[in-house]
Amino acid sequence: MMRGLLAFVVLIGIVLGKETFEGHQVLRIVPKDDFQLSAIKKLEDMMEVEVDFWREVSDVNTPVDVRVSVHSLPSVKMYLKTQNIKYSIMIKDLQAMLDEEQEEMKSAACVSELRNTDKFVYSRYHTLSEIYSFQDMLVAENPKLVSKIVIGPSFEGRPLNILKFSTGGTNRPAIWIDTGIHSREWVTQASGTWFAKKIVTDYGRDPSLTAILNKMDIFLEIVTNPDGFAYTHSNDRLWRKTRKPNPGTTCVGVDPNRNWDAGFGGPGSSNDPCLQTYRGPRANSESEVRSIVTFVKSHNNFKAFISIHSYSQLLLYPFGFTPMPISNRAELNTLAQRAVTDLASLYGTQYRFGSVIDTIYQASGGSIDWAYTQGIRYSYTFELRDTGRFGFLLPADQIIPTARETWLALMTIMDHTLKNPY
Ligand code: 0X9
Ligand code: ZN
Repeated sequence: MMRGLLAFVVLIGIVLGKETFEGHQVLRIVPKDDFQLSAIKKLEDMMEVEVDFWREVSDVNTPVDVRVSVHSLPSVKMYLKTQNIKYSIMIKDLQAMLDEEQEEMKSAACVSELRNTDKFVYSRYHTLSEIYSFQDMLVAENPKLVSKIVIGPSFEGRPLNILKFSTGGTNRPAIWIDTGIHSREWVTQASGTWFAKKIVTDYGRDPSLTAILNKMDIFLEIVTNPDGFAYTHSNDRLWRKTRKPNPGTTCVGVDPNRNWDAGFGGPGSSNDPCLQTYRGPRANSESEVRSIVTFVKSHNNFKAFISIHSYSQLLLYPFGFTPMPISNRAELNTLAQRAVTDLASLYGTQYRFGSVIDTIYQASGGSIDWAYTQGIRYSYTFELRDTGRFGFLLPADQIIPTARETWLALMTIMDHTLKNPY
């Protein structure tokens, strides 16, 4: 009976073209020396095994999280054992977790009648069209404060929308915030939606935010990779990249956080279109990246650039492509320390902080490195909750707590940006 049901579910999945993760596991591997480190790195290049690094290889004693497909599990576990590498099973049955997420979403669909942004269910994950409607409602409800700018089409022709929060002036100093550049990092788009509502709610009530908005504009791109995001709903919940085909291969998409013109093509980015960190044929080859580059350059008055990812609970500053320290490293480090302390004050969530290269790994072509080289001195990347228990499949009941605590850190950075003009 159970097997019959299972077969049926798999069949439905195939008919609808939706990837299933039946029997896939997420393993946490902890390399104890350089030898093990390189043995784990090799996994990604092994032709026969299907692995997806949720947390890339970093350093000795730093965990690596890898999703392993059901048919690759025996060989991967065997490989780790023969190399004497310790691992634990973080997620035993990925599909079971995905099914739970789907159930949660269904229960939200009936309530989210999407009439206005007060009724919007912030504690649930939403589809792309729901987020697009949310944005339009927010603009309609707050025409003096919020406007929508379409900075380009995505590869598949969807609008790349940004919300502009402004109380007047022309070309005021500005703060950039993006969420969802990696489409599977769902808590980020959900938090971005919550931030948008928070801004309109707090303006005129919270003195710090009011002071910021009286002098500066905030630009927020909630769905920075809409093609990927639509695909996470329709076909593959764990899609990270863009959806542009790569000529000469069946592998689709470019990592939009390796496609920026900052050390493009360097270490920590791949030239293999089949890998999750594929940098693309050239810098700015992706419309989703190029549109931001064009917009930020022509605006020419951004003072802070904050790019929000998940997961790992980190607050990072440049650089990722080079070990060279940035000129205001001490300032960004102290500010990061304050921001993560404020974040932790709400629920005790612990963040680590530092430069990308020192804290996680060398990564070239990243957005905040590019922003910094454009002269935007307050450039940061967040990696939101959690530290791996659920990873990208963070339960929806953690959306609001995650957004609330992150907001405290964002306010700390924005307030510092306001008070330290340059
Ligand atoms: O590797 C990334 O792009 C980010 N981690 S994630 O797991 N969300 O993919 C880290 C971004 C670090 N920032 C730069 N490389 N500039
Ligand atoms: Zn990411």
